[in-house]
Order: sequence, then structure tokens, then C-alpha cells
Amino acid sequence: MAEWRCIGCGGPLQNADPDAPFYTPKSYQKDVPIYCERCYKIRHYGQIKPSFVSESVILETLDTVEKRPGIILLVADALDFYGSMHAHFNALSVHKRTLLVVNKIDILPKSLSREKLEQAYLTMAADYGLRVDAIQLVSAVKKTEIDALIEAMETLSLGQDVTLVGVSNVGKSSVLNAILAAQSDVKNPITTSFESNITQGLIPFRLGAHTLYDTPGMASKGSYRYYLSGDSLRRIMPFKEIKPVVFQTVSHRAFFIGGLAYFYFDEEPTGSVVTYFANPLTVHARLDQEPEVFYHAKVGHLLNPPASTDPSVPLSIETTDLHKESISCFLPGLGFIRFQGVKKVTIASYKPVHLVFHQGVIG
Ligand SMILES: Nc1nc2c(ncn2[C@@H]2O[C@H](COP(=O)(O)OP(=O)(O)O)[C@@H](O)[C@H]2O)c(=O)[nH]1
Ligand SMILES: [Mg+2]
Repeated sequence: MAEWRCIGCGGPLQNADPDAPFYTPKSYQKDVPIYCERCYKIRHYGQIKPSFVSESVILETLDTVEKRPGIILLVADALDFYGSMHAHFNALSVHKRTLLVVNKIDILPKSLSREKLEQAYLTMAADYGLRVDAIQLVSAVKKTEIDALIEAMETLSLGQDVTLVGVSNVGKSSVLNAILAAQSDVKNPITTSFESNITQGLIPFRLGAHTLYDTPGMASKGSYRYYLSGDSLRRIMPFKEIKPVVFQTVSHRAFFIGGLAYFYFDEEPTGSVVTYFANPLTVHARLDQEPEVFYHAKVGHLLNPPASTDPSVPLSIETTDLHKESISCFLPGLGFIRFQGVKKVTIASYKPVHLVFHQGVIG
């Protein structure tokens, strides 16, 4: 018997148990799309149920994608390039023709030029070890550059199937909804949310000569987004154009990024710092000779997110010599900090999250 799948998340539908995943009270009929109860609640009431897609299912999905003919659209978040990466995508990009789709460009400051951004992302991708055949910057939500994306996709795919891959939350389902909206009269069939792991299986859509597939996102333990949910996640996710915040470096002044990370300068510092994070994630600066003590006293309360109910994650504290006049430090899942004329900085951040120093997208 054919397996019936939810059109919103790709999970296998069942009528038997209302408490088990992918339940629907509706009976299945050929060619009638059905949403499971979870998708129905997310779409109509914004209610999120805990997710249940396992890593083995995601890896199996990627394996299937690798073996089938066709190209991949590797979707990355414009603010969070390194949080969008995963070692599995490196291998996939070697075996498949790869179009790098940098989504959510609406959240970057408008002053950044398109050509420079493209070049910067291509450099970051190459330095990370991705083999990219083409790049397209888009905003799925604002529907920016979707026609250009479709053109790039057609050129690279030559009529073969197209699969969107990427970590959770980068906007794969939103990008596919935007492509479908531009090319057909289906409106947002796939369920999207700021929460992770909404998409639960391969979701196929027939479009002209080929089939487009949405996939569940890889969870990346190397990203802050893995450790946060609910309101905390909502506050680190950029929904609007981010407003960079400029600080002068001052010795013994510590800068707390909510309660998620902090940085400070031991020696007499020079230069300035600009932070690029979602606007609700405030950076709290204070003169403090012992930031670690203040951090542990206030994390989850004054310093939030995280909320006191979020899991507590140990910090690693590292001092780095910055050899360049200006350089960015990326905190995967959050955004980045630009150091200008700074020689040395100490940064405390969640231990499983690896910071990346790179020229990045600014100047
Ligand atoms: N600002 C902005 N947000 C976006 C864009 N695309 C997706 N999002 C948001 O990112 C979150 C994750 O989107 P979703 O499509 O579910 O991501 P997926 O897990 O990769 O499928 C949702 O809150 C979307 O509204 C975009 O172009 N701009
Ligand atoms: Mg999705």
C-alpha cells in the first residue's frame, strides 16, 4: 500500500493514534493534500509540538539525495554562514552540482553591495571546503531574487531533479514555497516556523520538467540555535534588518551577548568593535574586572537569553591574537562581531560551538 505523507512536513500520516506523530483524523484520498495535526496547529495557531525527526532519518535522506541524479540547492542563512554549515554538505557538494543559496539577505544592512557579498560568501564557502558551482542571494520572505534563483537552478539542473538541503532554520521550506509561488498557483504549501525540525521527510513537488524536494534540516550541535527554543530562540533569530551596534574598546570593560557569550580586553586596547546580531539580542557592556563571576551570577536572569529554563551549557574561554587590522569573529547560530584595530581579545562562548575568525562579509 502506498504510504501517505503530510504535505506540510513530509511525515508518514497515520489515523490510529492521536498522540503519536503525523496523526490526522482525515481519511486519505488520492490527490487530496492532507496536513498532519501538528502542521495544522503550527500553521493556524502557531503552536509548536516537540519535534521527532531523528538524525538517522536525516542522514538516510541525504544519502538518498547523494545517490540520485540531480542537483542540490544548499541553503545558508545570510547572517549565520558558519551556523549553516555541516561536514556532510562538504562531501555532498563534491558529488553533486551545487547551487549555494544565501537566504535572508533582507536582514543584512542595506549598505552592503550585492557583488561584494557574493564574492565574500564564495570565499567563505571555498575556505570551508565546499565545492560550489553557482551562488544566488535571495530573500524567501521578501521574495527578492526568486526569479534569478529559478534561472540559476534551471541552468545548473538541465531538467534533473532539485533537492534543497541545509541545517534547520535556514529557510529551505520558505525558499521552496517562494519558488512554487513564482511558478505555480500553490500558496505556501510547506509548513515553516522559527522553531527547528519542522520538516520531517522528503517533500516532493512536481514543477515543469522536474521534481523539487524539500528535506528535513540537519541539527548542528555546533550552533547556538541547537541549545535554545521558544522565546529564547525567537530572540536570537533575526526577522528584520539588523542594526549593527558600535562600541569603543576599553580595558576591563566586558561585553555580554545576552547570557550566551562575552568578550573583553585584558591589555590597554585600541580600536573599536561592531556587533551584528538579531536586534532583540542586546549586548550589555560594563566595567568588570571579573566578568566570569558576574556571568555565573546573572546568566539566565539579567543576562538572557538563555532563560533559566534553557539547558545550561559550559563555556570555553579563549584569548586570540588578531593579526589583521579588521576581522570578524562568527558565533555560529548568533551572528558575528567585527574587530577593528584590535590586537587581542578574550571570548567566552558555549563550548560545543566553534568560533570562526574570517574576513567575512564586511569590508
Ligand atoms: N527574515 C527572513 N526570515 C526568513 C527568510 N526565510 C525564512 N525565514 C524565517 O526563518 C525561519 C525558518 O524558516 P523555514 O523555512 O521553516 O526553515 P527550514 O527549517 O530551513 O525549512 C522561519 O521563521 C522563516 O519565517 C527570509 O528570507 N528572511
Ligand atoms: Mg523546513
